[in-house]
Amino acid sequence: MTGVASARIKAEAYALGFDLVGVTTLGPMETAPAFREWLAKGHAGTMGYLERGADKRDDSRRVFDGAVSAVVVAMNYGGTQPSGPIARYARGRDYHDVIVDRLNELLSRIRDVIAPGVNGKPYVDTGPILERDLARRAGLGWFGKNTNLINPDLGSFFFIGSLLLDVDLAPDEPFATDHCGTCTRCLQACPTQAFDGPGVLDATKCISYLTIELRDAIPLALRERIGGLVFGCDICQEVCPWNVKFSRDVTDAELQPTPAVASSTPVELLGLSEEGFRARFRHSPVTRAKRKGLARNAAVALGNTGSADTMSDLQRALQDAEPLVREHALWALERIAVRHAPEDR
Ligand code: B12
Ligand code: SF4
Ligand code: SF4
Repeated sequence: MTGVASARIKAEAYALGFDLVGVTTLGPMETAPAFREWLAKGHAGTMGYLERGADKRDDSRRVFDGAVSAVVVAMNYGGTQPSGPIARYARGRDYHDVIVDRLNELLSRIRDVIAPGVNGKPYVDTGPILERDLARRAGLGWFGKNTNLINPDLGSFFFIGSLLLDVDLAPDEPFATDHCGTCTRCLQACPTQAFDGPGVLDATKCISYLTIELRDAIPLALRERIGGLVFGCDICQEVCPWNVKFSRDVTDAELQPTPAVASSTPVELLGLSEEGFRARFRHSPVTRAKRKGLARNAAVALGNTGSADTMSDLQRALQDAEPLVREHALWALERIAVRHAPEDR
């Protein structure tokens, strides 16, 4: 197909509310060797699914039979709201659902008006694709030293989605320039010093991994560095000058923060029952941590930032059905006790 088809597909995608749209051809991924090296260094920790999909990540044509092109989209989730215990990306409806639904709508419009009979499959963090690589290749931005894909007009507070198609489309130029320059703000600001160098993240030290992906105890050496964060971390994006200047409010109706989620406090999160957890986080990305993981994280946040008043909540958590929660609550109580101990005179 021609560049005209690409242009029409992009116009349909913008009409559906995506903030950035690019088209690329599929094939061997430029950063696949870096991904392999990253895995070999153990930086993926317990995220075994990354290792399992490694062959497909080497070459994006392997992801879906017959796939040759991709429409890659970005969707702003907002960087202007204040930081809080729950990272910005997780304050609204689950982005997987929102973006997959919209990419399916794009697919049916392509079938209806541009290319009848085309086959396609949407991906949003839902398959073995190096999404940042594919997005850079489609012209959407560069790899920041904090590893996030940054766009010069939007910053990095956006999701990436891809619609893989079995038709040839005229591709956009890959994003070829790097706009980090000599800046190292993100590397310096990371509370756990999780970067193994510019552009390389040791996920096992990242607060996002520790609070979302890790199922076991949070390593003692890292607990204090987590501060008051409970789910995810935005620090290396918040300090980035491209976000300071260009991040936007969330305008998409479906990605608006859910008030009960966005306003959650660590005390509330520590005390949620399974039922309360399900009710508050229905259709939210936070469900990934499960009630047990979120209560564990809330205990750590209270250990770091809670007042003496929160000790009664932590004492109640010593009766939690989950040993993981009890252990972290005990750690937190000891930390608060030390913080509020009368000073030696
Ligand atoms: C595993 C994963 C994580 C892990 C590991 C993150 C990581 N940096 O590797 C954890 C749980 C820590 C995580 C955290 C977050 N994640 Co995440 N995550 C993923 C996932 C599923 C795979 C990423 C991956 O393959 N990592 C392996 C490493 C090697 O790849 P990479 O870090 O992406 O780096 C690429 C480039 O930087 C480049 N590269 C490699 N080496 C080098 C060296 C140099 C010098 C340079 C410049 C570049 C470079 O190649 C790499 C591979 O393509 C993707 C979805 C997907 N399928 O791609 C989402 C994804 C990357 N995550 C996303 C988000 C939003 C987040 C968080 C912001 C959530 C939060 N607020 O807590 C944080 C950001 C933390 C950070 N600084 O990256 C978005 C990022 C959007 C964007 N604008 O970049 C994605 C694309 C999901 C989506 N569909 O929107 N995530
Ligand atoms: S998300 Fe937070 S912990 Fe992870 S690398 Fe960025 S600043 Fe560090
Ligand atoms: S903070 Fe600086 S070095 Fe880090 S990603 Fe942003 S511009 Fe690049």
